[in-house]
Amino acid sequence: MDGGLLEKEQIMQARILSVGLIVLMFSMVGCGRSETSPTQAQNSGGSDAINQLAADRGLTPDDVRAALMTYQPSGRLDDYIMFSSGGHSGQVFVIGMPSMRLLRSIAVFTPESWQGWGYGVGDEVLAGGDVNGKANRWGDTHHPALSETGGDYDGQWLFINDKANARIAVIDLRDFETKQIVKNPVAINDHGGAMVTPNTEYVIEGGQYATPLGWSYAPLEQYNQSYRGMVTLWKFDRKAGRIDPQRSFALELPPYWQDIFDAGKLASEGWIFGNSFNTELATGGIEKGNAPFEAGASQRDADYLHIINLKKAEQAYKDGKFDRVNGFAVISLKTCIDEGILFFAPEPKSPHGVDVAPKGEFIVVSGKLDPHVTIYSIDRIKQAIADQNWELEAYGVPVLDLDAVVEARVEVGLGPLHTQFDPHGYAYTSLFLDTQVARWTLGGAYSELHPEPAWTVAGKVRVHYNVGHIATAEGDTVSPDGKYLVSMNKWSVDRFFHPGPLFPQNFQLIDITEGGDKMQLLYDMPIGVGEPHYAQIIEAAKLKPWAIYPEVGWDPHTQQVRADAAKAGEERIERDGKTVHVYMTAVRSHFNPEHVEVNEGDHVVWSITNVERAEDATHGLAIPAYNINLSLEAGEAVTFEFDADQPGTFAFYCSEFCSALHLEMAGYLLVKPAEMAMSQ
Ligand code: K7E
Ligand code: CUA
Repeated sequence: MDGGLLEKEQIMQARILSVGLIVLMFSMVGCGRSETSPTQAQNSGGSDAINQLAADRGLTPDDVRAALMTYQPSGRLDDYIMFSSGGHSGQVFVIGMPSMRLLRSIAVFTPESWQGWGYGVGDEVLAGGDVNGKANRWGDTHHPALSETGGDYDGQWLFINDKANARIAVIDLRDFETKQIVKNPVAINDHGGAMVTPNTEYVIEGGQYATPLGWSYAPLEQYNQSYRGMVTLWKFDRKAGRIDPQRSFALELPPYWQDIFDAGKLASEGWIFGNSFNTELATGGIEKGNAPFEAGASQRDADYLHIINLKKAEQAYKDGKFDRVNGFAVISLKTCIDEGILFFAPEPKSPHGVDVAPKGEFIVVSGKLDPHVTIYSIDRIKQAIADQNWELEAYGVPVLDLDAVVEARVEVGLGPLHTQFDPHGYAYTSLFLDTQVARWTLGGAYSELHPEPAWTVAGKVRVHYNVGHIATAEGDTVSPDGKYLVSMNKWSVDRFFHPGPLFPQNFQLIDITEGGDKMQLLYDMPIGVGEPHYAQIIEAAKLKPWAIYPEVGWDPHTQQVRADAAKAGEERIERDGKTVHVYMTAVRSHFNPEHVEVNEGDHVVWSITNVERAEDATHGLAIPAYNINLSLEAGEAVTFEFDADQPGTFAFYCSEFCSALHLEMAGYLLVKPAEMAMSQ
């Protein structure tokens, strides 16, 4: 036996010993629990058997701890719910924590048949995102934003952007369904959305790649004069549950490529902050021998942090100081400057994340090509503005003196991107190039776990691999919970079985309950759909979703009973000229009526109600050839329409396995050929 092997064996034995210790501790804690049934105790086989199991599987004490931290026995609910962007799947994922179980995919920008989205319902909502009448049935979702009250998540609404087409979607968290999609009339792509102001007065949507406002044509030679950036403030009407475009407005910005935005809170409430890159005004053209964007847009050492006085912007809008682009209110760059709405501050090379600290006094900016995070102070910013301590840049925007507005810099590591917070005065920054998450201390008044106020790195944890965003529990609110951090990794090489050359993304759950450099990786969750960017994590108890719709005949779109909802006992088929209206109910295990007979050329209006009052009693309605599949949750009523343009015999059926006689839950749509119908 060589020395290496011996050493290995000793290490293994030591590990098994400590696993035994953990298990022993656990079984002592477990002793007090009355809910362990004799059978369960037998199955677990006592601590010896568990030690053996851990040893057989080669689990270290850390592994066992991680398992104990995340395992949820059947029936136990998760403490936190994570809303993750679904990236270019166009959807949103709902994930329980700490189990990291996927609970729901919410269809947003992309039709999804299993929930009927775009196959009989949701069509008007999806059409709200059409681009000049052209259907774009996908989205690139980046930043989910939970609605806030007083800067804290209130569990009522969720917003998410589509980077590809500059759209914002509104999701109602009573039923977790998309209610509205708005297309930005000013920009063709976005990135700095969705973020909300502390009472969800506005949903922020910042642009990304500059175009002429309204994306009209202008040659790239006219970049400086004709191209512009923008940020839009969408007014959210909580009562209506909709964004109100008539009370929304945008600000015209120089054609720097605006990136992420964040809303000020507490000390900085009434301000919004965004960063930018390509202040070089590079226009690319590698094929013409020009510098490619990647080089052209990273020449300068500094770009501009955008500092926007939202109160003043709102006032200018109310005073009518705006123009219209595609009918949408836009406050011109000149007005932004004249009215003291817009200021810049230099920010480190190729900035990406901008994140406001919980108390609102600090704004943290990460430069992808600078190993530091730069921390700005809102007090210093206000002072510099009062002192007019600025110089004007090319478009006439005041650039505040960097030294006057920076509070601190912390060297965190290579490729810093995004920052989140916990209740102990720690900030966490993802390091894309180092493939780590750095924990560092916010100076000032935060001190529980680090009594000496300081700006310094406390520890780092390795992630696998190439982390983009991170999310901590309620980590961008005024009262972060700490406990968990999820690292949203772009690459997952060697972590999972790879299903062909398209690898999953990797969400890694990290325990951040302890201070200093103690952070433990607990769990790897592959995400096999799209490229999620950001997520927000809310305490599960704050969500109050419905288990069934409040009344039978409910229309999820209007959140009230439909006037035309089919009622039990009143099922029928009515003909009015060439229009046939079907009133159908669904209940375990039949549709009523079961025969729908129409003529080729008829227009069919089909109202169907799931009259169930039992939780989870969902029915489907799949109609072949006519591209219809519904998901009807208990109480839900839907009306869909189609032209009966294909004669034939079409068996329709319930597409949810709802009962023992689910296969029998079927019917026939008979479309009589026109010539036969006429000869009658
Ligand atoms: Cu960094 Cu779109 Cu917020 Cu991706 S973004 S990581
Ligand atoms: Cu109803 Cu299957």
